[in-house]
Amino acid sequence: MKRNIVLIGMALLSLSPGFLHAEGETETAVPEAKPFNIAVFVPGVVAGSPIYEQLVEGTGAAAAGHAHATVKVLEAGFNQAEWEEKMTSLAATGDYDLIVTSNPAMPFVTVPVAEIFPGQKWLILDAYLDGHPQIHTLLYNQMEMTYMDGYLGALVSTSDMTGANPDLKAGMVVAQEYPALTRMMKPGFEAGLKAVDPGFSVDYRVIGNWYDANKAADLAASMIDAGVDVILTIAGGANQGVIKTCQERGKYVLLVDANDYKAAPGTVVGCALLNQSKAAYERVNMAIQGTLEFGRAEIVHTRDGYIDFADQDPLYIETVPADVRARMDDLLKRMRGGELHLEPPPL
Ligand code: RBF
Repeated sequence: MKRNIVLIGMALLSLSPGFLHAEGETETAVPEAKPFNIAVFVPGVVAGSPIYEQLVEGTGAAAAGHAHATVKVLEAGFNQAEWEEKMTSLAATGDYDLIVTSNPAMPFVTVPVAEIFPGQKWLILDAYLDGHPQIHTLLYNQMEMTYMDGYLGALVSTSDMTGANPDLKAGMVVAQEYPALTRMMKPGFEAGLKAVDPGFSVDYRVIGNWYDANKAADLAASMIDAGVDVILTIAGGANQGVIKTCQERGKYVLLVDANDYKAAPGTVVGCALLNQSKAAYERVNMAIQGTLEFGRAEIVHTRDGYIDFADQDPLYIETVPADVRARMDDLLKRMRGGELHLEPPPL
């Protein structure tokens, strides 16, 4: 009953633009589509995690293009043990034509909920699950994303930049371990480093959560003490700790997911990108139009325009010497054109 009232209310709202028309024009009533309600389930918090900021932005932009589409954002917080219960409550409302979410753990959270609500549909980005009739997934080739950072990191570490030392040691700080990280991102980073010099080794540390910036700062300090001069950090809000330590110690940071050189100009030397806004915008648009195929798992690569590197930012150009950028340009040209492609292993 309550749902019907909400739906009627939205149908009236979505009809209203039909009453606005230029003088002298005759308007024939166009039947409006029924409301299409979308929930964005954020497994964590939006602030501090560009991958979730892009999820919300892309979904919102898609809905904004359709008068009958609505979006509600729900932050499920950092306690992963609560996610399934929260997803169940969301699906139980029956209010949403589509639930959009993102991260590699979400298929495991969603499948048991899908069994209880066979009419509910999901779009899960940054994840892989093939063949479930209620779920469409899209996985990014994150091996290529971290390869770009590894390649640049090795060039920076072996450059004459002031913070670089002769040790062939790079650092990687992560929040937690999961197959996309251990099978794509870690090997991708190592391969990028070793493509520049096979002698590189990685000092690899795990924080244990996505928010503890203090612990991340301590880990970065101990890595720098051990000879590391450039650190890739994949830890959401906890990245701030790595950035702060590297800033204080005159060392360098590599980021993924978004262009964030401005977080610490001169310290952040590379930002590999994952175009989640575009993926969310396009796939949600298709869902609204009824053309998104459920039961399908897509994998997208650099050559498709979903993975890239922010090489046009003035802060990158100011911070990184021209000879390093020239070698990076060459790599990016080969990756964007598909000439150099890394095939990720099954997860
Ligand atoms: N990435 C973030 O930036 N912030 C998060 O809060 C976050 N939470 C995650 C929770 C789980 C259980 C998993 C498996 C991944 C999470 N990620 C998070 C990582 C994200 O999915 C992606 O792997 C990285 O952002 C690299 O692209």
